[in-house]
Amino acid sequence: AAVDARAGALLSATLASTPEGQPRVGIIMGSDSDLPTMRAAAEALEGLGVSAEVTVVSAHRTPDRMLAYARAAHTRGIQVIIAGAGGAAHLPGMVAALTPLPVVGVPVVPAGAQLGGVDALLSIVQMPRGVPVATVAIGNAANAGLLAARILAASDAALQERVLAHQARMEAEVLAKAERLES
Ligand code: RP5
Repeated sequence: AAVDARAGALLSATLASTPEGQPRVGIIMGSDSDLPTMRAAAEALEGLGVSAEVTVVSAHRTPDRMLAYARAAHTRGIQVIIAGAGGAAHLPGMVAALTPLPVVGVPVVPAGAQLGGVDALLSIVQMPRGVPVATVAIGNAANAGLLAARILAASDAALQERVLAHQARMEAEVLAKAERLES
């Protein structure tokens, strides 16, 4: 509970304008030290008006909590789980083994990491047939948020419109930069 409170406090500014109501996306991470990376997932979802919950669940340090979270998430109305971890990053794969929900994995580079996140990437991406995890690039939690939103948008026309608007904004930003460079 203390760690959840700390994660909650750190994210309170980010999530201040998150839509209220039942969270559709569960964002979990192996340690609160992953939060500086993982908050980008929450920010991406918030930008698209998708409600999310954020907490710490460790495959190694809190295995019972991981089991309980993963088994119950879909019964609580969560529709996609984003799981981030560094090092021997077993959290996304183990959660995917326990839930019927789509799981997006984020390889995190912990402070002082020796292997630059490649260890976490390989731990997350190399899943056995039958247990899928959609793995994003090392440290790219923003893409995890965007991917979760796109998954939800496949059956949510209003959200799909917001995803399209986001893509249009990105395009306009790049074109404006190109124009400035060329002038
Ligand atoms: C992993 O170990 C966590 O996901 C984190 O990336 C890493 C280091 O955790 P702390 O020692 O900082 O809690 O399980």
